Amino acid sequence: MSQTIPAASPMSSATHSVRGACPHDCPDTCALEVTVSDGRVVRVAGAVDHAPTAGALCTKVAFYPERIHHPDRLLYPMRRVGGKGPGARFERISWERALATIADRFRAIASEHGAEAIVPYSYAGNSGLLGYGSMDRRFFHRLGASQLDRTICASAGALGYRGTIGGSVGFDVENVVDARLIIIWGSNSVVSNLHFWRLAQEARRRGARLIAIDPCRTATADKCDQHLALLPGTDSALAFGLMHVLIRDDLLDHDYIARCTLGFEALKERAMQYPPVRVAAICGIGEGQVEQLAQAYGSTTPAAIRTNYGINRTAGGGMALRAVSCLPALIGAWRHPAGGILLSSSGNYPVATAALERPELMPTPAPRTINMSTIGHDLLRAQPPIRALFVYNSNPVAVAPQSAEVVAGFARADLFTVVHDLFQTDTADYADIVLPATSHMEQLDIHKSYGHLHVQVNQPAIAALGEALPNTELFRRLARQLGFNEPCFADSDEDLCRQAFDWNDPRMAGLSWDKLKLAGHARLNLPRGAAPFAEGGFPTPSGKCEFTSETMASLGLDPLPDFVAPREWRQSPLAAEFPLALITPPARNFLNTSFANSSRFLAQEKSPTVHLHPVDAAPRAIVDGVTVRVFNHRGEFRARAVVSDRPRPGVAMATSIWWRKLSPDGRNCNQVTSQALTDMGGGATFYDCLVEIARAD
Ligand SMILES: Nc1nc2c(c(=O)[nH]1)N[C@H]1C(S)=C(S)[C@@H](COP(=O)(O)OP(=O)(O)OC[C@H]3O[C@@H](n4cnc5c(=O)[nH]c(N)nc54)[C@H](O)[C@@H]3O)O[C@H]1N2
Ligand SMILES: Nc1nc2c(c(=O)[nH]1)N[C@H]1C(S)=C(S)[C@@H](COP(=O)(O)OP(=O)(O)OC[C@H]3O[C@@H](n4cnc5c(=O)[nH]c(N)nc54)[C@H](O)[C@@H]3O)O[C@H]1N2
Ligand SMILES: [Mo]
Repeated sequence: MSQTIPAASPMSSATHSVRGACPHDCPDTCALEVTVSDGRVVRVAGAVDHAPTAGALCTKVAFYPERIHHPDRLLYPMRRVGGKGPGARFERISWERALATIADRFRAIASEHGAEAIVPYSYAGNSGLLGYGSMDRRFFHRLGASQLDRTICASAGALGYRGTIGGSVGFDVENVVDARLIIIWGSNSVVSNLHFWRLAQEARRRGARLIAIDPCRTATADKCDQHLALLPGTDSALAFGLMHVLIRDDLLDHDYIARCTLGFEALKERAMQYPPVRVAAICGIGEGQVEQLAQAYGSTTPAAIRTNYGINRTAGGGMALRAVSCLPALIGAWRHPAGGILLSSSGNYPVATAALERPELMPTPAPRTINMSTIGHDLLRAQPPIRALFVYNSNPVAVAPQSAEVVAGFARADLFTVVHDLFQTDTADYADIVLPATSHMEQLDIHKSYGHLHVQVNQPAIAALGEALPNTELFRRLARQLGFNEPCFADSDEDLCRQAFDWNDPRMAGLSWDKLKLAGHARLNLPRGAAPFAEGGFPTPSGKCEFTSETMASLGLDPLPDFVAPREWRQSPLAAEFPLALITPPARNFLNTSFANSSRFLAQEKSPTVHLHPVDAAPRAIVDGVTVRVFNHRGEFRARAVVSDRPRPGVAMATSIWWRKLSPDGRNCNQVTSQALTDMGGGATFYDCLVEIARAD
């Protein structure tokens, strides 16, 4: 078997520096300079020579040595003794015994019920191409386990955006400094996309106007020139209001529309159904605000829209991105390097997904697919039943919607659960077998980004702590244990890095694994300062920006964008009982639930809070600082009330994601969120959630 665990560095007694890449699920994918002394990580800094990172890190990663050497790191395999759930007790076992136990159970389940009864559950706790999906996928494909549809974050928006633009591409973020207008649409850049915020500020110094579109006056909205506080889930209506005014007042680029778009007449007809007066009523804003934004957008060049996944978490999340992404083509914003729209840049990378994941190892017919956003429901009701769950790179008991069902599913006595993580998470408390994972500083990886255009290598900085293993090595060993002897299971991590990209793709010209290994990072071979779609050439079937999309039609969807109302809407019957729209966006000091077990960051975030507007607080006799119950028909959690004008009236905002067991009431905001899915892509609808709030006393 290939040796992939880094040996203790020969230089371990001296201080030295190693080049790394931040593996967290964040668009910034920073290049790191890791300082190691005596085998310990003592300092982490942002690489100065990496343009997107520019020497700066978020607070979370700046304190990374505390995470790496945290006293709670899992160091050995363990098996549970006693009941499942909070307070569960575990005892140390050997890797041999852990692997044998898992293999025996998987064999028994597969022979009795079929391997489809085994389900992998992973997301982007590690976003490296190896850590995210490589040896693990090969293993589950060969096993014949159920497939997992990884929908919990971005699937709706990505699909909607693809309908219009053709893929996860957009303006080159490094050009945005030259924009004259930047609309930050459904994104809290200061918190979740800090390195974009740096560029937006530079643009502002050069004279750009910044506008935030967000139900809350976030830290980002605070610093913008203007803030439009619409109701959650109404973004597509606002986009149509803007289109209406652009068309009505002829603020259009007719030449660009004629040459580079498809279906303008049909889009125009639909936009005519959305006059500002109607849009204002849907969005809960003033008619003048719609008019004004359209005028600003239609008359400022270059205009950039930085949107993000904040707008894809309601029932119409797919249509939201489908509609918003139509705007730049109407005004010809794509003609300019600093114009257009950006949701994700990940489609620029020629990742060799099939080479990494080997889908051909799957049996035919292919096993069923389980949607990760409905794991609670599926653990309780999938047919045939799920008998075993293997969780890694994710903490579903805390992050998946509708916790009551998720917890009941994980608590099933007959479910065999394995959890591989760095920490004893809420999910690990339900495991039969807990396995220790290395951090990225203990393993090799290669990275793309969804916020910039650079390829990065993450070199191991220190030896694995305790008996921790990287995902790749864990699944290599499990494959051997189960007798899978296809040659691909012997690939080393370096082999996997070499397989991770199609190096012959023109975007990789001048790059090779060997060069990257030395350099640490390099930009894709894409022209700098360019406007990628100035002459069209979108990655859609027609090569045009598709207002009407046959791809959408072939999926049984409306070929045109439209406004799809939130499922839990002010007009819905539920609203009488639960009148407040709850959104639960990320806290600054946490990354989903990662970092949310650090005393430093817990001290910063203090306690679970829910912000509500004075007009909503007053009739409920809620004052700042009191403990409140946030509840609906799915459940309840407690939080400290913050009365402020940050959320707009009718909206409550609770930052996420707290560990359940570290919260005063042992629950978190996902107790009230719903497992209903988005209009397309099977996405989660975390921000489509009506609640009532009351004082806990
Ligand atoms: N510090 C930190 N950074 C993170 C994360 C984290 O947890 N913490 N998570 C990472 C991950 S996994 C992701 S996916 C990205 C997420 O990054 P983004 O998608 O940019 O998400 P947020 O920063 O939550 O910004 C979403 C904003 O949208 C607003 N919002 C909510 N609903 C709506 C709506 O219907 N319409 C509009 N217009 N706005 C709405 C919220 O108030 C919030 O301010 O961030 C990544 N970066
Ligand atoms: N209410 C509400 N819920 C949400 C959201 C929200 O905004 N509101 N956001 C949603 C979004 S956008 C997302 S992306 C999901 C994120 O949900 P998850 O993907 O579950 O993210 P984390 O909670 O950070 O959990 C990642 C886990 O992976 C572990 N890990 C890190 N590196 C490795 C590794 O190399 N190997 C292994 N085996 N484990 C590793 C970490 O220690 C951590 O416990 O949550 C979603 N849930
Ligand atoms: Mo996410």
